[in-house]
Amino acid sequence: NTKKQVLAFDFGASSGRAILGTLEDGKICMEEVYRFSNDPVIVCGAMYWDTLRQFFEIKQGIVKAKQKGGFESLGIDTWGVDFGLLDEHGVLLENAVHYRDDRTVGMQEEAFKKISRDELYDMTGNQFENFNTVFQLYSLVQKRPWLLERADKLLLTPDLFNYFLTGEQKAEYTMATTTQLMDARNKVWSDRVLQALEIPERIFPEIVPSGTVVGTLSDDICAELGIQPAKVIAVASHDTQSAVAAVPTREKDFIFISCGTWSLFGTELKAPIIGEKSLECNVSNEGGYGDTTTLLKNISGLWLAQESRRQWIRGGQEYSFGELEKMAMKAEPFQSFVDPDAPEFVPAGNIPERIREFCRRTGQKAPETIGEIMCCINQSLALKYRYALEQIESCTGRHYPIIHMIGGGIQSRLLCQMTAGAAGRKVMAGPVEATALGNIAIQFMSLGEIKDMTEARQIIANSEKTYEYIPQDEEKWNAAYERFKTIIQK
Ligand code: ADP
Ligand code: LRH
Repeated sequence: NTKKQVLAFDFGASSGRAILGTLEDGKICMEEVYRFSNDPVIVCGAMYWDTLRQFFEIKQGIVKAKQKGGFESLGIDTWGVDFGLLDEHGVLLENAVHYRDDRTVGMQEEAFKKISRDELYDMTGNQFENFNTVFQLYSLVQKRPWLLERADKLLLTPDLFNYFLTGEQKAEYTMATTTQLMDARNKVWSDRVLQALEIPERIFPEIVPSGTVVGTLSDDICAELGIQPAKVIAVASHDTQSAVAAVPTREKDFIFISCGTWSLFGTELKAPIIGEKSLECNVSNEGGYGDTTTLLKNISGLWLAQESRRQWIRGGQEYSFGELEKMAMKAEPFQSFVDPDAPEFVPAGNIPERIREFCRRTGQKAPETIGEIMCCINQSLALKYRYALEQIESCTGRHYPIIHMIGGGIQSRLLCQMTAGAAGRKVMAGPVEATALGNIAIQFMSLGEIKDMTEARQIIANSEKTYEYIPQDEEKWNAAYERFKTIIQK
């Protein structure tokens, strides 16, 4: 009775990890075999991903996994929207550009001259964000058309790595739905959007469902790394969707927050909700595993804490997140709030100073100390979650008594407790490595070891502890929420 091992690569915007998963006695056991930082590189004013370095880290992870007994299959998930362009020989034309690069500033307004905002939303059902693939591509149409003329294929990040590993060029479904280029109802690339924006249709590969075996590791890779051929599975390769697959619940209607660099607040649906209300709330319909739709609000998340931490070097070292949390707990609460999604917080840089400026501009006391800034970030996130909860509830017409929080950010107990308080709902927090668990469970479904999503979620619930947070200080939070709403409108 040999145990099957699978290997999950989970790339977040701040770090990546390679995790081996096994299925035993109705539980998934995970072993992290490799963790690496994922650092963007700014060159001549443009912000890139270090694509080749990322692929190098995948190879490192494969070698570490080999030393721990090898694996039957591997699956890769990453953040959404970004892509690489290949020429007709399959060669990468340039490093993938980071979604925080400013090439997309103003592109929404330019694109709306060709296709109205309402029509674009009606076709795609996606939340408008400057960084969506559609606006990244439209910046190329306008500023660097020769690159698109030269391109033969566009591959979103996980699809690009799958291609480097197998030679197969495919577009995995959940990832494709982050582009704002898909017809949300018919689940195909939207001719209407592509034609209106003069984006060449030929560069888009065939869309395959999540869980598809894309191919096997190429002979070259096996020879270079000294490993046996293994299957490469296009999991729910959008990290958010692998995380949703790991929400440990039996409920059909549940609400979750996936907390990492971004906070993704949403619920799983059978079909998209696209209409006046969802457009007004600017919520996204994104594809999930097994033909589901996730109604999502994309909120800037712990990016604010990550990027602030880079400013607070002490004796050549960064503070740990645990230390920062302790400082936040000592600060006086309910002082000042920011809108985490304000445009000035998108680019990399001095976030603490931008937070102070935001507070001054909105007539609030500017937080000075590290603890005060961290308290402001956590409270502002918790209040933005309540705002998103109300928006999602108004779109679905349902009430969700429990919020499931998953992802690396739930290691901050302060954030979980504040979320329960701000939203006035019970929070169930766990698992931390939801994305990797979802990735692993989907591989086991593809290999026929797990029957379906219901069984997968049950197995995940058996495998991981969850922690409960009960709302506290409700009156104070209600008063803070009233202030917060006026502040984010300023
Ligand atoms: P990504 O979206 O990059 O995959 P993760 O899910 O790994 O992000 O979450 C990273 C975030 O989790 C960090 O930015 C930090 O805010 C939070 N975090 C990580 N470890 C801790 C910790 N020990 N205590 C509090 N917060 C933590
Ligand atoms: C979170 C995420 C999110 C957005 C963003 C760019 O990691 O995938 O859903 O797409 O990255």
